[in-house]
Amino acid sequence: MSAQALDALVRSLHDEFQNGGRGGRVAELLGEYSGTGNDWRPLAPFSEQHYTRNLVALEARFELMILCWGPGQESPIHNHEGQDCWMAVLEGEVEEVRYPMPKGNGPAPLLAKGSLRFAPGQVAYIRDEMGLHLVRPLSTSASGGVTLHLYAAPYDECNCYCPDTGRITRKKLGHYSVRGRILSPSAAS
Ligand code: CSS
Ligand code: FE2
Repeated sequence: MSAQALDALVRSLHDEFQNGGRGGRVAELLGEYSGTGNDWRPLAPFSEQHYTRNLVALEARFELMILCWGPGQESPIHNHEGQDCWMAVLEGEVEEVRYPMPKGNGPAPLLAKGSLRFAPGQVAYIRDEMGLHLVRPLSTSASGGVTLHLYAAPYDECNCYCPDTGRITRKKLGHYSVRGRILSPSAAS
């Protein structure tokens, strides 16, 4: 599906990560697009069952995705596999709840250390050294939320943490759609 402004963003991101670039301009680029771009809509299908991960572009150095969060849907508490994660809000208001990385001294509940709110055009950033998080639309956001995620480098599995014990399970991260085309249910997540 064509999406001119979104594809221009992908080209700028490609240039940004060329020649060993570490993504110094990513927050600015995502912020610019998320404040003005509208051509993401056909690439952003929701599911009633779970939040959806919708692929826009996958390159060796980065993955760009649109995540759609229905009301009441949320991610597990998770890590980012040692990679950089930027998240810009496209629609709705989104909450990021932060947790410290568990120390591994046996089972213990994870206690949130704070929560941040992001509106359309705002950009969040996390990497493992900053801790864990979960993401969800604000409960007052009646139609949920849509976010634009840039992972550098891409990863297809992550740790999820039980809030009561800190126990880790590995989760495969799939795509619900690719460029607006919904994949078969077995491949989707
Ligand atoms: N990391 C989660 C979304 S919150 S950054 C995911 O990729 O599904
Ligand atoms: Fe995340």
